[in-house]
Amino acid sequence: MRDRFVRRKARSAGRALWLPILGGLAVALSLTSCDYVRLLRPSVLKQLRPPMVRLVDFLPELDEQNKAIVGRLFATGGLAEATTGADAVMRAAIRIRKDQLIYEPSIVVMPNGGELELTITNEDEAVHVIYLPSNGQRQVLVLLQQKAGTARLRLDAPGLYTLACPVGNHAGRGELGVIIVRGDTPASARLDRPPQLRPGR
Ligand SMILES: [Cu+2]
Repeated sequence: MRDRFVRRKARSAGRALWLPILGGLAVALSLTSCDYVRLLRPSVLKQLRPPMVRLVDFLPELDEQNKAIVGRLFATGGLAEATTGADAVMRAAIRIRKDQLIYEPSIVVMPNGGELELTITNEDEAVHVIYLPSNGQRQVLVLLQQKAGTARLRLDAPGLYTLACPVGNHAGRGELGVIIVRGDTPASARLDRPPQLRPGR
């Protein structure tokens, strides 16, 4: 009787030992089939310097304060790529969900420089005013409650541009966005100076 009990305990202990191993294998297999496994590359891991680790640790802490601040931007806003229409105009849409104070997506990627038609829908109970970049100038979209608006932006140079709402402390609480324009800078617009003549040569 006691032997049977001991054998049963040994079997369940064996199972207890194998379960985490099998679980680990399942997680490893699922990771290899998704993009996250790329985060384990040495080039990414070597970026885990103390300041970067502090940043990654700090952002969720910010989020704990009131669930509606800038710490949420990277984690929950998301990213969308603009689609290019037959007219060569790129298009993307952003939502401002009720009581969220965050753009969804927070990051819009343009595949190249050009014209972006950006539609922003305000599903919130507050008025939002969006400052948008357009080739060194600013466009402003005033969005009343439950209303949408569309802006045509011209962003010819590759780079990173920001949009934000100046109402109250909305931007500080997470209502910030980024437009990334991909592509190479044309030679005519590069800041590299050609070789300069020097005196005495
Ligand atoms: Cu706002």
